[in-house]
Amino acid sequence: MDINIIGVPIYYGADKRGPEYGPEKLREKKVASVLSKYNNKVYDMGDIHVPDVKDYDKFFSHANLKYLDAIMEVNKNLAHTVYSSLMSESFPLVIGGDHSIALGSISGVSRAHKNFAVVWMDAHGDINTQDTSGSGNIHGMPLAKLMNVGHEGLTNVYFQGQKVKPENVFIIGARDLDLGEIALIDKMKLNVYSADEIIEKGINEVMQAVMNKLKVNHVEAIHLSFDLDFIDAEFVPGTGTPVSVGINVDDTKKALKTLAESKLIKSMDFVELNVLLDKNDITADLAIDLLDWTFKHM
Ligand code: B3U
Ligand code: MN
Ligand code: MN
Repeated sequence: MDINIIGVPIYYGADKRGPEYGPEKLREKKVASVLSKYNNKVYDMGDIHVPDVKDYDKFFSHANLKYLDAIMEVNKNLAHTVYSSLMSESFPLVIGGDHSIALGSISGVSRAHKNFAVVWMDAHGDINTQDTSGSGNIHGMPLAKLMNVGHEGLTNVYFQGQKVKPENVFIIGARDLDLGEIALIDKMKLNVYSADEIIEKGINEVMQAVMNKLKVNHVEAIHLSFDLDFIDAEFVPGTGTPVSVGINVDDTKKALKTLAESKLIKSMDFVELNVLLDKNDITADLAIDLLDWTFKHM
């Protein structure tokens, strides 16, 4: 297949320096040649432009949405790049950057597919709004916006309205949810498979449940949004908000293999590699290993 690598060097959604070096780091680790092993043609499309915003200007247009204008701008451009990739039958692999970039990638996917699922592998729900978020960090909010909940600047990225149907949202690995997020998950009846459930039932049983539901919902495509903090904190020093009692590397690979072998993954985000926090490239090397593994099974 044709793979378009799209870098998004942004940290504004996390309000913590480090993720903006993710695309550069993975290029240094030869991500393009790793993925070209499996009969893929890999095109590095470069980086989406991220405007310079000073720290003291982050609350400029909203008191609880940091860097709102820049994040909207970046995601609009990302959305169109992702959509254009899909229209040319290429697989957009979006490399972050923090998780706010899912706003753009999934908006682009939404214009291309009628009935697609979002598989959100993450320790967090990322389903806050400006009213429920304690941090004001937009990387903790994209899923809410994509379902058309929250500030209209963000719900209307690329085009107006809902980008993904709640019944097609699958959050896997959650173990750090805020109260407002839990309320929204209940209200929207989202499919959430917590880290506790994975540890209790085993990853294979949980992934089977996900696959069954995808089938029942007749989804034509999966957008995989992979946040490195899905993995237990012990194994990912290079991510901004690590959470313990998470998923080990073996189980992560089993989950990725199941999804890849379904042949339904048509686009992907790979986010929250914090290069400044990483130790001896442990997390960067793991990132390359996981990407290699996933595309090997696609
Ligand atoms: N739920 C918290 C913490 C958080 C979310 N995503 C990350 N951290 N990476 C928030 O700020 O919304
Ligand atoms: Mn996330
Ligand atoms: Mn997370």
